[in-house]
Amino acid sequence: MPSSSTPPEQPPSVPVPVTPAPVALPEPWSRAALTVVVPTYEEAGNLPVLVRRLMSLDLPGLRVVVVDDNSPDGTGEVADKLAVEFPGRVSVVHRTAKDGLGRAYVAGMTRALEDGAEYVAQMDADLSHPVGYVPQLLGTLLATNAGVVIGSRYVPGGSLSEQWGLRRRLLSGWANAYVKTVLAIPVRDVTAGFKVWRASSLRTLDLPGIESTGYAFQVEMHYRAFRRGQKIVEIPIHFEDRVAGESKLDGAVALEAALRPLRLRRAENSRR
Ligand SMILES: Nc1nc2c(ncn2[C@@H]2O[C@H](COP(=O)(O)OP(=O)(O)OP(=O)(O)O)[C@@H](O)[C@H]2O)c(=O)[nH]1
Ligand SMILES: [Mg+2]
Repeated sequence: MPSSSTPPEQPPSVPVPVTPAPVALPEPWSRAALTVVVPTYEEAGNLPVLVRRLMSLDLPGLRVVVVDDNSPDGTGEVADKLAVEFPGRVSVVHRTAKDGLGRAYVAGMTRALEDGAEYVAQMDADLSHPVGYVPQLLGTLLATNAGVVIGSRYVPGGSLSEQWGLRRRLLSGWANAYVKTVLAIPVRDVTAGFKVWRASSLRTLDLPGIESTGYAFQVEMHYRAFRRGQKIVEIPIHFEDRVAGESKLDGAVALEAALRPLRLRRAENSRR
């Protein structure tokens, strides 16, 4: 019998994983023709981890298209080896020079649509988008008439890596608020990069006509979907910090991200 001065025994503190185990989708949803497009620039350390995690999901219809911009660290060759390791499931689009995230996505999505994908996912290579959410995103798309389902940091239940300091949190929150003020898109995480599109909805967005070269691509895609009346659904995710390598967000990319919403609004106004 413990004395009254002995504190009650505490359960051992077990860290609670914030990223859930993948949900199991029922047949035939689990067999859906889903292609995950992954743009890479200097992601040689992260890409094999990401691709193996994707391949181990219980989604036999899942394919990966890597779009590499001739990364100096050899990510392109790493991707080629993964294509050999997973024949018919992993393919690589090689481009000759760093040309921006937006252009890489347009190239990868175009390839995915040409190859018959019915659903197209977007993911960063740096492991900040946890693979465990992919079946949830796909299942939500299949259960609704949404054109796109977004893995959102800013709906209830969504969260940011604890590694993110106050400066980055403020910058991300401010960027979201700015875009929503300028373009009035009813999306909580309007700069999000982790999502699954319906192929039929992507086809209506005129991918070759996308003007954004860098990160503004995410906003331009949401804006186009919204203007065309597509349903946009958000589900909460935990956003991890990148595992290895460095961010590619430079001054030119940030400037485009700041100016693009204004240009999109001006173009819309002049059409009225
Ligand atoms: N092909 C290609 N991929 C790019 C380019 N710029 C960025 N990427 C990739 O796009 C994804 C997102 O880029 P990140 O540098 O992680 O950008 P971020 O997530 O805003 O920044 P961090 O949170 O600091 O990592 C990563 O997979 C990059 O490798 C580019 O010019 N070409
Ligand atoms: Mg990143």
